[in-house]
Order: sequence, then C-alpha cells, then structure tokens
Amino acid sequence: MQTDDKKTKELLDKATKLFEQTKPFSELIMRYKCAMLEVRTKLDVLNTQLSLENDRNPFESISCRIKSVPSILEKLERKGLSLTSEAIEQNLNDVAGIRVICSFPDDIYVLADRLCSQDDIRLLEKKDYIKNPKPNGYRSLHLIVEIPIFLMDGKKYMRVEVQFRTIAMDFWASLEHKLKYKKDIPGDIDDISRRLKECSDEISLLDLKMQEIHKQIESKVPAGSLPPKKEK
Ligand code: 0O2
Repeated sequence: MQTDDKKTKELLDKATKLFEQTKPFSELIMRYKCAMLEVRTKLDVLNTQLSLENDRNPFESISCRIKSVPSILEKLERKGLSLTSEAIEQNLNDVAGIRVICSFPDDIYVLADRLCSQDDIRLLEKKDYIKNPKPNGYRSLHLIVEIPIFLMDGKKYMRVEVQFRTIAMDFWASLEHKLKYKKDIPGDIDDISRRLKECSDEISLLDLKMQEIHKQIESKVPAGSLPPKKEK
C-alpha cells in the first residue's frame, strides 16, 4: 500500500513538473495572477473608501492564492477532464482564489454587492453558504466573477473565486479542514462531525449577536430624543 502511495506521489511530482514547464500553462497561470490582482485591488479600494465612511475597515484580512498544480491536476482527473490548459480555463473556476475575512456578516454582503455592481465585473455564480449552510455546517459566501485583464495582445476575461466569511466562520473552516485531510484521527469521527456542526450553529448566533451589539454601540441617538439635561 505504502509503495503504491509512493509511486503515485512520484508520478504526480513528475506530471506537475512537466505541466509547469509548458508555455500555455505558464501563460494561463500568469493571466490568473493578473486577474487575481485586479480583483484584490478592487476590494482594497472598497475597503479604503468604506473605512473612511464608517471609521472602521469592512474586512479584517484578505489573502490570495493560485491553486497548486497537484490540486489542479487532481480536480481535472476527478471531473474526468483532459489534463490541458484549455480544460482548466473552460472548467475550473477556482484556479485564482481570494479569501476576504470580515468582522460582521452584514459587511460581507455590502462588500460583495459593491464588487458585483462594478461594470467591468461579471458575476457568473453565487453560492450563499451563509444563508444556506452546507450540511456539515460550512458557512461562507462564494462568488465566481469574471474580470477583464489587458495584456500586450488584447483584452481577456478571466475567472476568480472570491470567498467571504467572518472571522468566526474562518476559524471553524480551518478546524473542519483538518478533519477532512488529517488521516488516523483517534476517536469517533461522527461525534466530532456532530460537535463541529453544533459549533457552526453557535458561531452563527454569536456573529449575529455581536453584530447587533456593534450596531447599538455605533448608533447615533438623534439629538431630539436625548433626555433634557438636569439643572445643577
Ligand atoms: P482549496 O484548497 O481551498 O482550493 P467546484 O469548484 O464548484 O467544482 P465545489 O466543491 O462545489 O467545487 O465548490 P464550492 O462548494 O464553491 O467550494 C470550493 C471551496 O470552498 C473549497 O476549495 C474550500 O476552500 C471551500 N469549502 C467548500 N466546502 C467546504 C467545507 O465543507 N469545509 C471547508 N473547510 N471548506 C469548504 P477546495 O477545492 O476544497 O480546496
């Protein structure tokens, strides 16, 4: 069994090296990087403007990644697609990925709406796992957008996946990710999954409770409704 695993890994390493060396593949990845930069800049601009309006940042952090070659190859294989640059471009939506971590759920929708309303952005798909969480408790808002990039040989639309989630949802997803990929976990996996689902429900309530508290702290009481000052 171990020898099989080793052989598979060696083959995957060789395939990865071969793929990385091909010109169409490097060009495709370069285009994804450019598209990712464009979307990231748009989000940074929105963050800067909204932080001036609201005196706080609508997102806490942002991270970008290009999917690794082994993950790309694995996904093509799983979907029964050919291992070519054309198949990647036509079928994979998450080669370029951006993750935006917000403090409060409302910030997610404000940012997503403002991004999608920009006239050079095309929204291809929206998966709202906040309003409709996955059965395991996964919560996030996923957008697949297309954005034009301008290269020496003209304009090209490229796809980028943008994931929005709160700090608490991100904390949950990191822990759950370990359950998915870690082998030989001691104990009852079903029990761990059930407890994780419970955590996800509690986190969702916590997010909403903290959002309400934040709104109350930030709310400005209209001057007319203030009680009259007591005479000294
Ligand atoms: P990585 O390494 O994060 O890129 P599709 O891309 O539409 O063919 P899918 O799975 O239907 O495939 O897409 P979906 O539901 O939009 O989810 C894609 C990504 O969301 C995943 O990427 C994860 O990052 C995240 N995600 C989705 N479901 C879960 C979940 O249950 N738990 C956690 N922790 N993350 C999740 P990849 O491809 O798995 O890998």
